[in-house]
Amino acid sequence: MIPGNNQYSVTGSAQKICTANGSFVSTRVLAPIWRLAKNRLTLVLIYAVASIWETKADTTPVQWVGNGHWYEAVFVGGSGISWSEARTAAHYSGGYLASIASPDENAFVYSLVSDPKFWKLNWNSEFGLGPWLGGYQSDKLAEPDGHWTWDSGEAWDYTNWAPVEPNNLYSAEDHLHLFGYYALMGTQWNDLAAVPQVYQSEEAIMGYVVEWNQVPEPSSLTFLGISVVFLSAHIRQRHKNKKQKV
Ligand SMILES: [Ca+2]
Ligand SMILES: [Ca+2]
Repeated sequence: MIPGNNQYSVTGSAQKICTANGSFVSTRVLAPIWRLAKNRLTLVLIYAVASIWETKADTTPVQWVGNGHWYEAVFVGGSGISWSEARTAAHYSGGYLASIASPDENAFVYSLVSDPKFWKLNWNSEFGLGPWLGGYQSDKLAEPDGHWTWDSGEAWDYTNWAPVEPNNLYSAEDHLHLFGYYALMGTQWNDLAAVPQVYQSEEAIMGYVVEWNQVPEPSSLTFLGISVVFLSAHIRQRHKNKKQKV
């Protein structure tokens, strides 16, 4: 063992840690910490703190000169996030899921998420599933392209649907996201189920775009980070429970 690398060593039945000065610390000292860490809530909190820092490092709202509003692309990763969970997080931060009113605004929003980490191929690897936007259908009385509205309440004047979209596939697609048409990434739109895994278990949305009318308060961004972390933990637990039931 090389002292200073805090490596684990097993001597007989006792596990010890080699410290920077070459001495050994008995795991007896660490036992209470380990018992504490075994508590599930503690683990979630440790994960939350670590992830908040990671999220905050990624948290840089950008102003678009076209309307003076502020935007941020939020990456969730893992097994993804539902549209409703994304909207809840956006509202907690004082904003809303992004509304797009022009080709220029669409191009700007796409520029925030033109990174493969925000995208995931669909079940047969033909199309790219990008982040959630604020569009949704208020009811199912005018499928597939009627009664769409924005989370912000703005008028639904501009659209940028991909070919043959919206198609209301499985009669379940009422929520908007960026879409790669025969590509991983793209600037066009698709309608999708709020929880994509409901009909295609391989599919997931990796993030979303938040919009604020004014520059967001730093506390809002922290809260956004916390919301994302706990929503992610909730989603992971939900998937874990689902697997256990199968
Ligand atoms: Ca629909
Ligand atoms: Ca669709």
